[in-house]
Amino acid sequence: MGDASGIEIPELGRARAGTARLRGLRCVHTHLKPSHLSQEDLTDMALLRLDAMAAIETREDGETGQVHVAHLLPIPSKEEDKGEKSTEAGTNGKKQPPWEELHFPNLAQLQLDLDISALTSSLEEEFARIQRSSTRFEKGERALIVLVDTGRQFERSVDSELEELEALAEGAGLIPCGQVVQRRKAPDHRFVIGRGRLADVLMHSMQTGAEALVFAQELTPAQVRSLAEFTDLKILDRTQVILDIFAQRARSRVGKLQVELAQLRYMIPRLSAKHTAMSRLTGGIGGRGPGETKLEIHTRRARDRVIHLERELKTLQRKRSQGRHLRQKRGVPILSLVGYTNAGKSTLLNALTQSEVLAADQLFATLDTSSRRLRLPRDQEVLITDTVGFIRGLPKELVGAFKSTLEELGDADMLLHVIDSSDPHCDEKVAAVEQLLEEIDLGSKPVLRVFNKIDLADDIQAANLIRRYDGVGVSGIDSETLLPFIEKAADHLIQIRGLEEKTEIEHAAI
Ligand SMILES: Nc1nc2c(ncn2[C@@H]2O[C@H](COP(=O)(O)OP(=O)(O)OP(=O)(O)O)[C@@H](O)[C@H]2O)c(=O)[nH]1
Ligand SMILES: [Mg+2]
Repeated sequence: MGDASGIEIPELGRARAGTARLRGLRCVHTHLKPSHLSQEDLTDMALLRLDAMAAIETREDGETGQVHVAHLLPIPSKEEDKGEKSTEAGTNGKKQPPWEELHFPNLAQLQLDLDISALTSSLEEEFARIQRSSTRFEKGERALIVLVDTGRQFERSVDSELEELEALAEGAGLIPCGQVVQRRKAPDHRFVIGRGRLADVLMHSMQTGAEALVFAQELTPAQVRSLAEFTDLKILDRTQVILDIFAQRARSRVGKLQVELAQLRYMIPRLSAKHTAMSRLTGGIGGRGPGETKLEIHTRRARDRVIHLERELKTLQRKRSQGRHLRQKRGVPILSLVGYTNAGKSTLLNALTQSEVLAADQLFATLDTSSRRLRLPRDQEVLITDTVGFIRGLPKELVGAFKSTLEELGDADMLLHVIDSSDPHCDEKVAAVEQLLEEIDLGSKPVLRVFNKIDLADDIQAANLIRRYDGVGVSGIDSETLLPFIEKAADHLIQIRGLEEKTEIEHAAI
């Protein structure tokens, strides 16, 4: 029921809410003045997945005028559709809207020309076919990457943010099938990208067969709820995706405990918001835990588990630090590889020490610390350690949970900051790593910046980078490039040690 200003559409529940089907309902209403279907009519149709939306114009003389009918349109998700950005300009411009509008001079003509039942069933068939074909060859769920660009909350470019989020989604086992960027002054408090834009995203998801939305910004529990209710899609944010990758990669006992701790710390504030959306949240991709612990447990049990995990981690950490003290007593200098994820830290460790720790073209291949011995020129023996990679805005839950792993970096005599010199966003990543080092109180550690992957980088650009940051260039896959790096590292170390000895002597003198 409605009036001249609008219609109240009743709560439709989840009847026939599969993405391949239409709702089985048509909305027919009158327009008191001659006008086509409004943007709001079309948005409602899309959000509610109505079979059709129709507006009948009424005339001054009380007769019916033109009739406007719209229905959703399945558009096959072409290969080119992948990674396609539907930015604001894109949708206002040439892009075809995912619905069709039909106009009839009067009701009689409509009755002659339109068999709405036949149309609906053929549309449903088409929706279903697209969904089948778009998932046939792929494992995992398809996901749209969604980002609100406020022009300031990212210190880095939107492009690199999207690129990274897509890689993260892939790392978590999702199949990214499109990107949506929305420019706004601030994220909408309920729908993040705003209600109108969400309708657009929903249609995009129907066309591409996406089952999940991955948001670049961290979502509040209330936002997850509204988004899930509105779209019937799985709603994820960047933190969840990162947590999920960590959960999949954790191998060691410490690693698994740390990941579980981070997951619980992320979940607890969200558990208290008890709602149907929670089942979607916890059952979703972020809910895969390394242990048997299901995350669908009550807050109190979750809190107990957190205390237990913290205690256990502390015990394990104590054992590890005893081992470290022994090493330090023997005076073997420690060089720790740090850097953005996928920069090539593990590859370098392998190349330097002929080892075989896992190195792979994926984000967060390494979660556990490994150490190897290396003999430097002038017969100096050092220990090289490789550890978990960094990322911009590493979720605070993970920083907290990985505290002991990160604290081990404090034992290092020198950090080797490995940087992917072939990465166009390399400066942003250097800054992100250095900021994180500051945050974990390692900002004053001696650092040697190691520009890796010079085989992939442009020669002049790499040379500039190396000069600008006073670093050294290497390629982890070309052992010939290692010697200058080792020489420089040895020199640095001697300098540092020399300084240390000097201050020790000074202290003794005092
Ligand atoms: N071409 C080229 N590829 C490299 C080089 N160094 C590393 N890679 C590749 O880059 C990818 C990432 O290397 P990793 O050593 O796993 O990187 P990482 O820094 O340890 O990354 P995480 O452990 O995931 O944080 C792998 O596919 C390596 O083969 C290099 O110098 N040149
Ligand atoms: Mg690694």
